[in-house]
This record gives sequence, structure tokens and C-alpha cells, in this order.
Amino acid sequence: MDERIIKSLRDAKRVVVLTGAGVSAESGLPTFRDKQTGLWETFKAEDLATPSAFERDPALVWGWYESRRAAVRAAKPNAGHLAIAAMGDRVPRLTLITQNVDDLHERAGSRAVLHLHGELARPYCEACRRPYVFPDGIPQLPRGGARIEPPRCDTCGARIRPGVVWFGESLPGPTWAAAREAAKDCDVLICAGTSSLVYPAASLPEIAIAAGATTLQINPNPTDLDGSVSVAIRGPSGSVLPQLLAETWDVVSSSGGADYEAVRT
Ligand code: BJW
Ligand code: ZN
Repeated sequence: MDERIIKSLRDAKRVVVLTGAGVSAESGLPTFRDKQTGLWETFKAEDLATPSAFERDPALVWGWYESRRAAVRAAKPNAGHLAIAAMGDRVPRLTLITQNVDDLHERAGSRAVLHLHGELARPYCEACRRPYVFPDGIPQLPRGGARIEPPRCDTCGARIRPGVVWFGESLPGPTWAAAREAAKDCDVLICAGTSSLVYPAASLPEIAIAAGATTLQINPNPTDLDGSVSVAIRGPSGSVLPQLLAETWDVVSSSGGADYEAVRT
């Protein structure tokens, strides 16, 4: 593991961790740019995650989000989620910012997670914006998925929509402001499991770099950030993050060991 990152982490007062879909991949949840399955296999996720897709075919889109909600309920946090939560107990201030709409960080023990793109568990009325409370239980979907008509708002009768941020929509204002402040003020920023293609989330590492922070990217594949971070580690977050935790704070690692490489130091 890169000595510079270890020393920076040990000395850091403020750390930011920014995560994307890759961090939940080892929990069995597909990333965004993975192929869809079942009823949705002829669609790209990017085409389902838009206001116009919901407008055109609400049952197709609601059914997709229900199938994802069921998958999240059945999934468990992985070693990467757990390592981030453990890091939170070791640095004076850790701000966890995620683009993910699952709750695996919270279930791993992280608190006050900044969800830039909303949460699957928090749908709301598309007209009056009142939150909708799901009935108890996990949605039962046939193999391959199903079209499901979205429920209606108890108050105004309008359609309930997924509680996520689609392309062209604004991020939740206070959450975005807190994320931007944290990136501007941090000593170390770790960016894990994101393609860094979607803005404004992808500007957070750029903000930290411009402010002089030490930056680390963890991803098994190259991204456009490779050339600008202090260190890019090629490997799965479920192995690299526990290793980083172990080497920085002498914590016994539960991961199998080094299936990663530093590609830039
Ligand atoms: C592993 C791994 C392992 C695999 N370990 N790693 C032109 C027109 C319109 C808009 C724009 C435009 N140009 C720019 C914009 C703005 C637009 C944008 O960025 N577009 C780009 C695509 C060009 N952004 C927006 O629209 C945002 N809003 C906005 O800007 O508001 C102002 C505005 C208003 C009006 C008009 C224009 C602007 C909103 C963005 C919302 C994004 N929403 C989604 C869906 C959320 C709901 C849902 O989950 O369904 O968020 S899209 C999708 O992408 C999702 C993700 O959070 C996000 C990022 O994806 P992520 O997490 O990086 O996943 P992947 O799949 O891309 O990458 C996974 C990575 O993991 C890969 O690199 C793998 O290698 C890696 N990996 N296994 C570690 N084991
Ligand atoms: Zn309503």
C-alpha cells in the first residue's frame, strides 16, 4: 500500500469518502453501467433513470425500482462498506458521500451518510412531494421482474415516484452543499467504485484536488480521474479498503489480501 496515503490518513483531521455503485458490486448489486436483466434487458440503466422514462411508462420504471429495492433488502454490506464504517471511528471527522441509493453504508454502521442521488427507501408524491411509506415486507416479483403501477398519494391522489435523483434533476440542496464543503475542506479524499462520469458528483474529487487534498481512487478499471488523483489503486473496494484500514491503523484485516496494484504514485 502506498506510504503517502497511509501517512496522510494517519495525520488527517478531515477525510471524505465518495462512493459509487462499484462499492456495492461485491454485495451482488449491479453497477449502473452493467447490463440489465429480465424484463429490462433491452434497456440501459441510464435510459430508465430519467424523468421522461417514468412519464412514458411509469409501470416499467416503478417495477424496475421495486426489483432493485428487493435486491437491496436481500443484500448484505460487504467488507468495503464495513471498512469505511470502521474508518469513521478512527479519523477525527469522516464525511461519507455516496451516489448510491441503497442503504448498505448505514447497515454497515456509517452514520449521517450524504446520499447525493436520493434513496430507494424514500419515494414521494410527484405532485405534493409528501413522503410515501411502503407497506411492510419485501416486494414479491416473478422471475425476470414485473411491470408495477406506482401507488397513489393518500393526500392528493397523484402518482408516487421513486425517491431518487434522475438525470436533469437537481441534487438535494443541503446535501450537495454539505458534500461540496466537505470536499473543499478535507485533508484526504477517497473515491471508490465510481466511474466519475456523472456530474456534479464527479466534481467533488476535482474540488478536493484544487484545494490541495491528498486523493486516492479505488477502482478495478481505469477512469478519467486516474491522471489527476495522488494515487490510483486498481482493485475491488471490498479488498482494498480493508487492506487500507489494516495498514493505516494496524487493524486485523478480514480480506484475503493483495489483489490490487497501485497504478500511479
Ligand atoms: C468497482 C467494483 C468493485 C466495479 N470495487 N469499483 C447534458 C445533458 C443533461 C445533463 C447533463 C449534460 N451534461 C452534464 C449533465 C449533467 C448530468 C450528467 O452528469 N450527465 C453525464 C452523464 C454527462 N447530471 C445531472 O443531470 C445531475 N443533475 C444536475 O446536474 O442538475 C443540474 C441540471 C439541471 C437541469 C439540467 C441539467 C443539469 C443529476 C445526476 C443524477 C444521476 N442519477 C443516477 C440515477 C440515480 C437513481 C438510481 O440509482 O436509479 O445516479 S444515474 C447513475 O449514475 C446513478 C449513479 O449514482 C450515477 C453514478 O454512477 P456510478 O456510481 O459511478 O456507477 P457506474 O456504473 O458508472 O460505475 C461503477 C464503477 O465501479 C465503475 O468504474 C467500475 O469499474 C467500478 N467497479 N466493481 C470498486 N468491486
Ligand atoms: Zn400528493
